[in-house]
Amino acid sequence: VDWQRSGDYSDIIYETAEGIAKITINRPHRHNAFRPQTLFELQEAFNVARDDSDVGVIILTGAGEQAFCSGGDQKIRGEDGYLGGDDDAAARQGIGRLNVLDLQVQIRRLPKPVVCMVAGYAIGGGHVLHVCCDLTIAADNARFGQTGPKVGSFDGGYGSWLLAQTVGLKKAREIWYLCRQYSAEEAREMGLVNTVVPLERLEEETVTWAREMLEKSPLALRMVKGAINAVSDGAAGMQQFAGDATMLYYMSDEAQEGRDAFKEKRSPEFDRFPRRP
Ligand code: 1HA
Repeated sequence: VDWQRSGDYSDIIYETAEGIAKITINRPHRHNAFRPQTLFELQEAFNVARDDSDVGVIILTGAGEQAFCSGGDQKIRGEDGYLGGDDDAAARQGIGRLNVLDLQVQIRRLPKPVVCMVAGYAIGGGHVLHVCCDLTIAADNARFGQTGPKVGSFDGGYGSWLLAQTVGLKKAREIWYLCRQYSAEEAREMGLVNTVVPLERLEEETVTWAREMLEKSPLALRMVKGAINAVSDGAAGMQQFAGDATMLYYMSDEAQEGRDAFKEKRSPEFDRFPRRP
C-alpha cells in the first residue's frame, strides 16, 4: 500500500491510501502510551478522516511490533489526570486530563468503520481504545488486558460495560479483577478480536478487510454502525441515529419542498408526497 503521509504531528502519524486512513500512535519508547498531546492529535486526525469524503475506513494502530498502546503514560500522570505537552495550558498549571474519554466517544460516533490493528500489547487504556473500535485485527504476538486495579485506575465507562457486552459479564469481571494478560488466540475465542494473523501479515489482512468494506454502501455501513451503537449508547446513541435520519430526510424531495417553499415565500405543497403505509 502506497501510504501518503500528511499533517504536522509529534505523537502520531496520519496516512491515507486507497480510501483508507491509517492513524498510528507513535511513541514506541513508551509502548505507545498516550499523553494529553497524543490524544489532541488523535482527535484532530480522526476529524480529518471523518471530513475526508475519499476516506471510507479508518485504521488505528501503534508504531512498531511491540505494542499497539499501553494506555495512559504513567510517567506523566499527575494528581488528577495526565499532564503534557508543552503548549497545553492546563498541564502548565499542573491540571491533569482524562481526554482519552473524548477520543473513545469520537470513535464510537464517527460514521465510518474504525478498525484497530494490534501488534503486541493492547493494555490498560490502550485496551479500552481497541474495545471502542468497530473491529480488531490482531497479530499472533498481541497481548490484551486491563491493568487499572494494579496501577490505581479504572475505566467504568466503555472500558467496563462495552467490554462486558463484547465478552460477557463473567469474563469482563475476570479481566478487570485479576488484571491478567490474554493471548491473541484467547482474545479471539472470547470474541474480543475478529481474527488473528501472523505478525508479518497484519497490515495486509487489515487492508483486505478495509477494502471489502470499501466495496459496500457507505450509507448502509453508517446506519449499521449507528444502530449497533445506539442500543448501548442510550439517548446519545439515539440522538446520533436520529441525526442520520434527518440527513436522509434532507436528501428527499419532500424535505426540499419545505425548504424551497420557505425561500419562495409560498405554502409548501406536501400533497404530492405519498403517505406511506
Ligand atoms: O485507566 C485509564 C483511564 C481511565 C479513565 C479515564 C482515563 C484513563 C486514561 C488512562 C487509563 C490507563 O491507561 S491506566 C493503565 C495504564 N497502563 C498500564 O498500567 C500499563 C503499564 N505497562 C505495563 O504494564 C508494561 O509496560 C507492559 C505489560 C505493557 C509491557 O511490559 P514489558 O514488555 O515488560 O515492557 P516494559 O519494560 O514494561 O516497557 C517498555 C518501556 O515502556 C519501559 O520504559 P523504561 O521505563 O524501561 O524506560 C516502560 O516503562 C514503558 N512503558 C510501558 N507502558 C507504559 C510505559 N511508560 C509509561 N506509561 C505506560 N503506560
